[in-house]
Amino acid sequence: ARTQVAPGAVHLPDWLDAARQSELLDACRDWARPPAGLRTVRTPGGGTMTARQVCLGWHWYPYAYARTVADGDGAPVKPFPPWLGELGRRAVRDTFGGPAPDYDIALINFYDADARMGMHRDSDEKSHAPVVSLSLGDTCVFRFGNTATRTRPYTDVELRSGDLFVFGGPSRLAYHGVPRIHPGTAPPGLGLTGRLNITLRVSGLRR
Ligand code: MD3
Ligand code: FE
Repeated sequence: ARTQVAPGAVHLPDWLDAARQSELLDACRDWARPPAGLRTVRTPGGGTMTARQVCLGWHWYPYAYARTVADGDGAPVKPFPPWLGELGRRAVRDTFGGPAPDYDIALINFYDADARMGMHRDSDEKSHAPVVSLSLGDTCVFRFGNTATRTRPYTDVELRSGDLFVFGGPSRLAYHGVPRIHPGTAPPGLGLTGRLNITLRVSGLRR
């Protein structure tokens, strides 16, 4: 059932069937390999993100996009495959309708049982196109906040394997985070320990 959590923030549970989840997981395992593979992100303030990340299309590092892994092995970022862009466009059609954006970035986050993501806004993209989020593996608590502060009011939503969430319009610049993972809740058939989240974005940048 489609739930609008806030204006422009739409949750569509169980959007990916088991076969699609497996395909996407296989692709993520491939993308995680070096060069330009999975890495730990360090913030300028000396912090370390607990979710590890790999990027396609454009490489994100705090707080900009580059064409190479500027803060890692220096390799060119992996290409953003056209089929993933089509999946993103279908996600937008199935949630909002409206213009289907030309996605050119995927950020893939891997969470083990103890990983978290603090409240933040995604404002490094030079486009306000909706962000598409796909979840695989363990269930998490996703915290959707407001545009003004990183604190209350917020809404906690459980995101499960196969769920789609789209963030557009006034929700595009809302604070959000992942305060916890529920270990061992992944579908048994998937073969994933932990959680994986794929976000599709429009960079607004020219290559
Ligand atoms: C709302 N990822 O990659 S997905 C991120 O589950 C990120 O890995 C979380 O926050 C995760 O930046 C949350 C939901 C999400 C993603 C991007 C958004 C919500 C968003 C961008 C704008 C507003
Ligand atoms: Fe985010």
